[in-house]
Amino acid sequence: NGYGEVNRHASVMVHLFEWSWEDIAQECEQYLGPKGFTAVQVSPPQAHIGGAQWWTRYQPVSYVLNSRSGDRERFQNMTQRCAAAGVDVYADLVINHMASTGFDFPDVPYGVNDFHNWNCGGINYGDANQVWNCDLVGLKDLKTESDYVRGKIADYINDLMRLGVKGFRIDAAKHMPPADIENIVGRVQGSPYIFQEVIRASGEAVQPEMYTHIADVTEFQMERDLAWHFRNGRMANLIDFSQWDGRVASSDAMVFVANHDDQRQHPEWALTWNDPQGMYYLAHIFMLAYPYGYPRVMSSYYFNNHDQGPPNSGPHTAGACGVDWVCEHRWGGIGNMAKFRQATAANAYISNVSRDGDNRLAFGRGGLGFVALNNDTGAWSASLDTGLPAGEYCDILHGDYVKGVCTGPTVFVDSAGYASVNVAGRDAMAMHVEARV
Ligand code: LM2
Ligand code: CA
Repeated sequence: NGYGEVNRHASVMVHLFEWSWEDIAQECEQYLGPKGFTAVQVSPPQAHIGGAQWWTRYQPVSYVLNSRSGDRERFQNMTQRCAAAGVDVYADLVINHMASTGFDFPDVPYGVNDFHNWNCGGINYGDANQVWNCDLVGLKDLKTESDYVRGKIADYINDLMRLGVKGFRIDAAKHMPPADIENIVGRVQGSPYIFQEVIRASGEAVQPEMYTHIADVTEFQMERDLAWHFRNGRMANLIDFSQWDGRVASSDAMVFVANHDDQRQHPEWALTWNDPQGMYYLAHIFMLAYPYGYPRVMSSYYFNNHDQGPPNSGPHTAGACGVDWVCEHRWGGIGNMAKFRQATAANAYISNVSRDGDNRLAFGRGGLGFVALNNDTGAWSASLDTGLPAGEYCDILHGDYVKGVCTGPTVFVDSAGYASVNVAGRDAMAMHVEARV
């Protein structure tokens, strides 16, 4: 597909869910840029209904840039500071609908005739016209087929582009006909990276494959397959993931361990911090080492009920990361996998596979990198064929590689490419050619 010239195999994005623009700007400077993250997905920047719940952000009232995360000035300040740190900003676009509160949105303006106003009383997902035109959970469904509505949405996107946004998540893309999305993005000046949220469900009338000619789609099957295989002691079988049926091609896929909806509403589909922490962590390492799709790390906050909005104090308040905010992207191993992806991007294939049963797996990346994952609770020690050139490598999951020095353990690869690898239960090790000591 034609949008966004990203090298997905060298890239990783993080969703800083409900972070403020100021906190995101700081995070770009202090952490994301130095670690090599490509981009940050931010919560919807548009004005929304009031209320403490997180989901007020998915009920827009206009395209004015004023939201719980901050105002227009702060937003632009963020895109500039992130760009200076080498991090792109991707905005979450809520363009299928407006709030459930009424038909009058004077700041756009939209009036009653800009909405489908189909009284469906629940969507029949076997009928594409219902999926596309009915109100989704009561949210007023826009006539995205109309030239006026398309123009207003495109104006909003172009405004964000001028403020320095480099990519977009299209929320509820499944609820818009592909032709409408194609028309709208065709009006965008520039070439942003775009991914469309199309939740895969077998047997339904609207499928992700109907959207891949436009831009990337979310591949929910990876999330679900990660959760199932890790939870059921079958992790090693994931090595064949990209060859299974029912997934879009790597070149069309945006992938994730969890998203903000499923960690709340479908934890059976997605690993979360309620799973054994090592398991949740390992799923990220697998996704980031495996050359399929453009991966996104979900950076969450802890909650007791699924409506609960973000913590009152931001993630940069002393001690907040890891207490109120989960900050998965700051877990050392996850952060260091951004550079692993860069170092291995040229060989976007799997090599040197070793398995020990169904729950221990190691694989190489064509002599540029190697990872060993142990989803068993007992330690795993083995001599493994890494495919790497002989040398001493930093285990980037247990130390940082800084200017030729490894702050953690190192691993020796012999002249035949073998290494003695020791991995604790529910842990992993990884090394790559850019982190040799
Ligand atoms: C999405 N993707 O397609 C978002 O990822 C998801 O988070 C959004 O739902 C949804 N589509 C609409 O953009 C969330 C949340 C819903 C919430 C809506 C709107 O998951 O629970 O619905 O945002 O705020 C809420 C109430 C619901 C009510 C609705 C309308 O939970 O009970 O329906 O508002 O007032 C009567
Ligand atoms: Ca629609």
